[in-house]
Amino acid sequence: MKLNRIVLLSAMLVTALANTTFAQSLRSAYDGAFLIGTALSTNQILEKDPVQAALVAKEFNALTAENDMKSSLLHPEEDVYKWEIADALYALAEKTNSKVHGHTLIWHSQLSRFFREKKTKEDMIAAMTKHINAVAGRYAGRTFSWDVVNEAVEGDGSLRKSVFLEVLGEDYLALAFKLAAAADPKAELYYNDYSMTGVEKREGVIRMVKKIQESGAKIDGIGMQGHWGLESPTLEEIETSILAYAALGVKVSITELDIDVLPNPRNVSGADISQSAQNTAALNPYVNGLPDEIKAAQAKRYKDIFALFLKHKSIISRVTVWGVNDGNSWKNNFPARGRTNYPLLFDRENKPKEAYYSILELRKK
Ligand code: 9MR
Repeated sequence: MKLNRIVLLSAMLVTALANTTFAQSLRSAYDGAFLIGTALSTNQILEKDPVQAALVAKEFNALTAENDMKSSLLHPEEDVYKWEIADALYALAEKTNSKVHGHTLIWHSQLSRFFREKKTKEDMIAAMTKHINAVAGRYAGRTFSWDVVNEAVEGDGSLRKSVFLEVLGEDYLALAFKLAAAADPKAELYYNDYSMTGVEKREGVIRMVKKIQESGAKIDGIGMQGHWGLESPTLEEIETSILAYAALGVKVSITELDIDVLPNPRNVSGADISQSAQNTAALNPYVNGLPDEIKAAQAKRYKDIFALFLKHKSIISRVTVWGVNDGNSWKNNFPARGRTNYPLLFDRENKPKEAYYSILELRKK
């Protein structure tokens, strides 16, 4: 009898412990602060790996397609749309009670070829209208937020010489926001870019956003991608930028966070994929595992930046990490191909890293 009671009590204890572990997820810990998002590959959207699928459902409440909603994949030819994967992303988000962040409507990269063939204003406006109406319209009411325009500003603050700028001049920016608002009035509309802590770039983005606002278009937020390193940008630079963007009266999101731990060839920063470097042994030092001191440095870095985000939680609506586990990250191939990087919160076996526990810790009651 006594033994039975002990067995019963231990079983209850195990269940209680399991429940506590389950309650410890990022999405529940940050409930009331901001959404915690991730970017999903095609296979992850399709839940090919059950372990990763369970992890995504447990930890994250905002989902972005890492590639599948870019124009060249979703709308590769003028009258061809490939909805299958995007439809699956919305279904997955609804099943897991998560938000969808749409990425991205107007971007110079991974751009459908037909946009490049538009040489007159009339034709370019028609192409943008058709694209935005089709994509934002299809998911209207189901999309929490959109990257309406992605990466339109250069490091020196000037506007990127994309096909859109060439044909329409800077009016294309306000036009994109107006079209998106008309196609999906409920979605929050963002401008999204990398290297958003650079002073000249920040000033250029602020000038651009003010013009969009003056045109009467709705813009709800600014996305700072957050492809950052262990030391750069500094917390001060990040904070100054968050506050400068918020001063425009918009929300701020950290949209593509990863913390690169590898040596940086030629000081490449941000996410300009036209930059590349050779993979050498010196640039790829942790093929057999990450040393403890780098794990700890990364955990501290994640903790520091999340503490900063929490300080500004009234401004920040979402923090999304750019990938589920270290093995998935684009950072294994940028700026040098084929390196072993460790930029995310889960390791290659989908186990939470020190970095994960460091940011969970911040929300312990
Ligand atoms: O992570 C994405 C990678 O799989 C693609 O090969 C790459 C192609 O441009 O795009 C990556 O995601 C980018 C995002 O869409 C926009 N900001 C920069 C990201 C990293 O390059």
